[in-house]
Amino acid sequence: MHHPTWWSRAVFYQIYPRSFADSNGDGVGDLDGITARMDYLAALGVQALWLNPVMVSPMADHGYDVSDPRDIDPLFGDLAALDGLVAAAHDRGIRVTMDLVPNHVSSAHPWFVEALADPSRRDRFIFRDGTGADGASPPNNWVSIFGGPAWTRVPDGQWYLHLFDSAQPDLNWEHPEVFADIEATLRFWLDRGVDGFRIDVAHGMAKPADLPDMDLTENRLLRNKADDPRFDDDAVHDIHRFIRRVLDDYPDAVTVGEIWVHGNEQFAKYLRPDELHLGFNFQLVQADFAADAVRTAIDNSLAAAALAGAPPTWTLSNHDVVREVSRYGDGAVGLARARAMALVTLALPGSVFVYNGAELGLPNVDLPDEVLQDPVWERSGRSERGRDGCRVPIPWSGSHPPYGFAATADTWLPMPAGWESLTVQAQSGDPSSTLELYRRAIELRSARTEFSGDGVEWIGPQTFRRTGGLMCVVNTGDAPLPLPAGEVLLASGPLADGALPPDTAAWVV
Ligand code: TEU
Repeated sequence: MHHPTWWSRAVFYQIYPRSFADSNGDGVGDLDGITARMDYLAALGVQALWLNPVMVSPMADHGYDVSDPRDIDPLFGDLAALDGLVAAAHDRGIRVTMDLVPNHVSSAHPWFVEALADPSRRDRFIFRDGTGADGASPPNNWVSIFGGPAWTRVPDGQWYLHLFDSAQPDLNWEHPEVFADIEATLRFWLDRGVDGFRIDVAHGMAKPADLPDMDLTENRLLRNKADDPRFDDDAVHDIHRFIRRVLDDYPDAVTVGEIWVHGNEQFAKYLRPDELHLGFNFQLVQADFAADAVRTAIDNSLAAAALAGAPPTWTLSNHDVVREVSRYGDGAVGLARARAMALVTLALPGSVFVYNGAELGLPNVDLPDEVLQDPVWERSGRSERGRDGCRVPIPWSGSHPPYGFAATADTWLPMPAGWESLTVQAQSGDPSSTLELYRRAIELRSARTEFSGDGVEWIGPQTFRRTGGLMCVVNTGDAPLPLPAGEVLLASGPLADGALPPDTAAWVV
């Protein structure tokens, strides 16, 4: 099957704007900072960017609590700065996608402020009377993904639903104004030249009418189980069809859904021809560095995409999960495995999403309690540290914090000592660095015909072959692995007498 569109085989680079580059010395990254680094992104060779939310927000969840979806938060700049970023990217052939947050808004959004003041204006949210004596208990037993109850009571006694923080009230996706407003937001950014959207919690939005209790056994923060009434309600597909009808007016634009559902059939539904273009598949994020786990994740992701007739997508990390270097064991082993898995993902058909800092081999950072900002920390009663450890700013240059990220060492999250060898400056031009590995891999992926074709065939327990001819071998074992005959295009680490050492991957043609 052929997907002739740009997004069907792009490398997307995910920018967490708070942490990428600070242009104005306040210790928080911003849009002008990104624009100033556009040559870095062009040299990396990526075809598209995904910016985490930069719309107006009180930042209770760092931008995922939007109070004005059609303007830029002053922390990040203004609309002119966004226009400048888009122009600088387009000049270099790089597309720009933004984050769209349709499941909820900020409690500071004018609709919610109005709803609190006037009970007759609550129908754009999910307000209910409580249960029990005086309605003092929540309407059902749902818990927030960030911990604690999913309901908060307002002074007049009613409760409102928030699947995330209490500052993120869920919208009522049965209300026509909610649809009209999302359409206005989509057109606002697309008309400015934005090339598409990553859609937050694309499996959320629709809720079952009777809001039945959920099964609380083995409930975990930041996770949803199968048959969880909070997510993946069938009516969500009508919402995606609505969004798609708007996108179809912009034929080159793309939507990528954040879809956390269970089973390939459920996943594929979101990618039907009149719904999302792409869906994040998180199977590799969840797979251990083990041959069976990696192969199962790849085969499953391919099967899900095939079921939908959509291109597969691959990612090792994002702003919500522990960085791959740390997931795979930290230190030299963790880094070697992350480098190997980078070659695995970049060898696969479809689109690849690289989270900023992955190309530098950054590990997660252990942060002290007093600097933690993720709402998960407080909402979990300080039992879950949250996601700040993967959001520490990017080191650009120099030998100590803030490593060229900002003009102040007082960065929004502290940067650790010991990152001098991980900076862009230190890695540039060093052929053994992770940055040069990524640059070379993305360059080969874009240029060589062996990376064509949608098919993947396993020719050994740790070796697959792309239709176009590329072979990718990843050694997850503890003994060197012989390589198939051919030319080694690239390896994630030095070979040992022509064999592939443990924790290493190679591309062979
Ligand atoms: O994440 C949604 C989220 O928290 C999922 O990772 C969650 O584990 C899943 O939905 C469980 O079903 C997005 C953003 O990526 C995250 O940063 C935001 O905090 C969140 O939405 C709320 O907007």
